[in-house]
Amino acid sequence: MALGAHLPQAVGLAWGLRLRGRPGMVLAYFGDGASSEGDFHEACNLAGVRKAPVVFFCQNNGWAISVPWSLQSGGESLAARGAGYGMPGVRVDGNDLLAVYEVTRQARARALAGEGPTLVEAVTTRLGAHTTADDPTRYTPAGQVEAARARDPIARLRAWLVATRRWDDEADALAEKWCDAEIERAVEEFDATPRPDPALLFDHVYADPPVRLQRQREAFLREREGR
Ligand SMILES: Cc1ncc(C[n+]2csc(CCOP(=O)(O)OP(=O)(O)O)c2C)c(N)n1
Ligand SMILES: [Mg+2]
Repeated sequence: MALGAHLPQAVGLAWGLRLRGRPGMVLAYFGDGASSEGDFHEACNLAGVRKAPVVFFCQNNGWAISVPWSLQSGGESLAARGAGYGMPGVRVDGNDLLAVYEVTRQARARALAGEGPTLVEAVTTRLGAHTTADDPTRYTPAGQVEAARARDPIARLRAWLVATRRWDDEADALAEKWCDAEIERAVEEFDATPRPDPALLFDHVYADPPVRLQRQREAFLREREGR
């Protein structure tokens, strides 16, 4: 998937809503890695100029795979870039669910009121690998993940819910049972869904496929026959 490619499209959709006089706004989520792409800049710039009803929500977890934030940006924060695009830039503790909810609610209200876009930077730490092919122990400073675990947003919210008597062990057990059943149901549904023919991968991209692609398609079909 092309990082950040959805951001100009989010602005197009939001601006389109305005032009048609339709209610609604667009909320686009992305990682700090996407914020280092040209698409992010173009999207923010156009949204600021056109006052498109869009919220750019960046989960800044400090890493784009193995590239730290300090090598992605010479600026102080992502939120600080908002001023350059003519929109508020809001930095929020990404590990505080209630704060994130409130910031998102306000940004959405701004968009719906015709006041234009907002850039939200939710600061957090990546507790795991980027993908199964990634080994963060090769580049993450020792102790960083352990320290971040102490601020695990799920544990933090649970502690607050328990302290305010909104949650207890019984609710935990019920939620776990519900989640297990939901996952089981989703897996069964997936298993029962017919798979599309992988050869479709080569169709509907070019009216006249280039020779290179035709060769790849033929090689794929030959290999499949061989199996
Ligand atoms: C346009 C584009 N350039 C490069 C890549 C390769 N790429 C895949 S993920 C990634 C970094 C993503 O960073 P982030 O969203 O912060 O993910 P995290 O490491 O936090 O999981 C890069 C550079 C890509 N997919 N698309
Ligand atoms: Mg990241």
